[in-house]
Amino acid sequence: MQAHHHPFLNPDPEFCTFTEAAVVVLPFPYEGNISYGSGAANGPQAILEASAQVEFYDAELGAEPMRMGIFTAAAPEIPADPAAMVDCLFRTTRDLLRFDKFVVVLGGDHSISSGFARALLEKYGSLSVVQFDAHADLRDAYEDNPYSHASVLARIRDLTPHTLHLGIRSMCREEADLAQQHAIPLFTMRQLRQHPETAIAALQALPEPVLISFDVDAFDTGIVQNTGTPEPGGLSWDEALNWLERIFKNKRVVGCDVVELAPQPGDLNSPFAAAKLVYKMIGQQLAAEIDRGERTAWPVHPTGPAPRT
Ligand SMILES: [Mn+2]
Repeated sequence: MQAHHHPFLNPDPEFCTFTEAAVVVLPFPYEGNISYGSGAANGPQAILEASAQVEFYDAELGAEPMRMGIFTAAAPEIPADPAAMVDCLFRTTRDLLRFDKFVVVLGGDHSISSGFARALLEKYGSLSVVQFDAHADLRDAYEDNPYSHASVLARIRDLTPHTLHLGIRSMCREEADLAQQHAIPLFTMRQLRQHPETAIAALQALPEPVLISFDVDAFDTGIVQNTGTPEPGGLSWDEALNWLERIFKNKRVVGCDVVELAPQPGDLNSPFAAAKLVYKMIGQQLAAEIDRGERTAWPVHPTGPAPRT
């Protein structure tokens, strides 16, 4: 397994070997026909670079999750054709899942996610997908492309009917009608704030295991400003963490992706927030595995904090 030259968090090499790692971070810098802002192909590199500034210690967990080992893979050669691209991510993640690693995919635009969902579905035989996003992404095709970022949840729903959509602020009539006809649990940002109990009940009803697909435009633009299709009125940092904690604590999560960061020169906030989000998700996942008895407790280094290279 080829390692990325700039590993997530940039820790001492002993914390990012493939064989020891509990987690694999896979950069997948694909960008198709982005509707509005471009740059999602640069998202993974920006997240990896910003991650070097993220503290190893997670104050809420009281632990340094990176001690469980986080391997960062080199990005595969990604074909330009959308169907071939999705197949490429399917094959790449399927191969990683054979090693029983917890895989976190860094996009890239959102169109990549159905390939990862397919690999998880093949491994586990069943899958639910929780989408954090400003957009429903339920169009059957967008600009004649069924593999568009705006259609990715439609492609995922070709694989599984179990989807939950959180933080939506933008959809077309076709998507609204589809959600209504199929009773798809879709919550706008305002519904999430005004009636969290309804969304919590929908989460509880979701079968396991779960993939979390996190489009960073779910966040308020004060947290992540540069993304392919920004929308006002998104999640605050704490709201996002509270929802994620609820999911990781109550459901068996088997994979995550973080997509649609489109970094721009001079913006340090957006890549840092995305990098910290990735580390928070990794920490929450490992904490949940400890709680379920799947792992022993957090390793503690006898000589103090782990060094960076
Ligand atoms: Mn979106």
